[in-house]
Amino acid sequence: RLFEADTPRSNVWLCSSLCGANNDERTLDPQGKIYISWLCVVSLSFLYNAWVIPLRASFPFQTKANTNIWLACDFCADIIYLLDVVFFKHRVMYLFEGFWVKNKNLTRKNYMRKLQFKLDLLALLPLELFYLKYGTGAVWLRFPRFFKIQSFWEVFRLLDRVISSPHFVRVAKTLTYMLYMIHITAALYYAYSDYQGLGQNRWVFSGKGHPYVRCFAFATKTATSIGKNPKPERQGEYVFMTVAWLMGVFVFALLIGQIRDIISTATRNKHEYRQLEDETLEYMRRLNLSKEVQSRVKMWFQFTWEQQRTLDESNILDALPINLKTDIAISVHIQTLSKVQLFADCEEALLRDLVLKLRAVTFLPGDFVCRKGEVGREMYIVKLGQVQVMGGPSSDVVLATLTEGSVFGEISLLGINGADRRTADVRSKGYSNLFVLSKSDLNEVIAYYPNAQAILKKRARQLMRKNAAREREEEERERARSALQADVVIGNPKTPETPPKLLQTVIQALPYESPAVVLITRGSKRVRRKRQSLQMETIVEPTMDVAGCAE
Ligand code: PCG
Repeated sequence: RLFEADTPRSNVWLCSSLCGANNDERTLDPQGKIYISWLCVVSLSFLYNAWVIPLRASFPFQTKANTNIWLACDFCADIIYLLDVVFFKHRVMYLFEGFWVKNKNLTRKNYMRKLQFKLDLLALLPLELFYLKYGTGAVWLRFPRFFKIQSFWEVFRLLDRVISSPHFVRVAKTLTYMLYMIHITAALYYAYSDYQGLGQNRWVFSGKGHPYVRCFAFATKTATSIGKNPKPERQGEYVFMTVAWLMGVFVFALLIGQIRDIISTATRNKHEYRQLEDETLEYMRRLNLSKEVQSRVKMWFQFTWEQQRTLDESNILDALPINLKTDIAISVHIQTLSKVQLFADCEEALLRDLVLKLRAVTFLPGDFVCRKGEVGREMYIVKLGQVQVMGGPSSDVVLATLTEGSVFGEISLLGINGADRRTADVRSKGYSNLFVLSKSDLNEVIAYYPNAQAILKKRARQLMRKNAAREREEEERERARSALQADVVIGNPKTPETPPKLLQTVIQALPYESPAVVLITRGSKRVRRKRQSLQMETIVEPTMDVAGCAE
């Protein structure tokens, strides 16, 4: 309704902005490199303030000689705060009802509505003007600069999202908190010691050595409850130590616990996989299974981890909506899937429908993926490695070697051979990783893609015809072989060049009507051709006893 004639102008403007029609090129993407880099700069100036204000307020590090240097650094940090408000924060795009708002006026209004804007203004409060009254030593007048802590939190939140190893970001954040707490304790310790008088008793800072280093060491020992600190003597010292210990016990325990959680999250996947592997191996040891089987299982676990880094990839993406899952699965496996001819020849939708149904399985060298005569329940796509289709009477002839992107196992699945039995053995040559597609999943999807069904069936029939022809040929060769065994051998292995004429003569001279002849020859083409024709003629019914005749 916003686009109807009586729509107020402001609404049309708002809507067109939301739809991106009125984009301003100078707005910033809140997850873009420019904005995050700038936030890092702002966070560094926040850290400068957070570290240096307590340092200068308690330790005697700001002297007359270096005051100007400190003031110059403060000025730089303040300029960064100011630039942040004037040039950056109000240009950050935001989401409104599912659209990115890129209009500068709207992003400014959005920023000004937020609490962050008020805190950013507070952080810029120029209380340093009171230096005129209290002198430049009153560094605590800069305390409003702490209100910029929002930017510090924001940069960690964004880095956590965009960086490839967020664990480092989380550990860095927790470590910063820990170090900062020690820093504050050290500053308070020095301030208290200074107030009481340095070296006044055994508990306060003695004034010997570098004050920051000594106080930081004291604070570290107290906050982490390592102990070995001098005993407090005055009441104030007891209060200080009690607060420091409590902080050590609760806050430090919390922060250290956080680091442990971060690290265990980072390694949880590997840990769970290891645990399962150990349990499986332990189970096999209890059952006294042979060493060979155990080592094969171990190898399988190792290879599967190297390939997938998990046992079941599909579990990881369970929480995502199906379209995102499909996109991820396609981009993860695109290298293999782009090589599958079936997907290249069919609609893209087929790939999208099938990709989530594929399950990755690992096979070890020599493993049988399927065996001839078994009921076919799955079809396969080679993802990595090579598999061999084995044929021949004793399944020892390699009919084909299939590589990445090859599809097999479809013949029995489609019932092309009239039954649902495997037509050949298929064996993994080395390590191989295959996608498995179950019969029900294939049938469910393929019912909507007659084109793909036709291609699969055509290919399956071609393979069947090829196999049938090969089998016929093999049968004939087998028959010939058995026939030749029972007949006559002509020729001398040492001088195989028997002239054809002589052969003809020998064969005619044989006292059999249809003798089968094996000619030992390595001779010229002509002789070989002759030999073939002779065999063709003669290998018909090799029934006679030829004993003695060969001589
Ligand atoms: P299926 O289900 O019979 O199981 C074994 C699979 O090996 C078979 O399906 C075919 O996909 C495949 N196969 C059988 N014979 C051949 C062949 O001669 N060449 C190739 N490339 N594959 C074959």
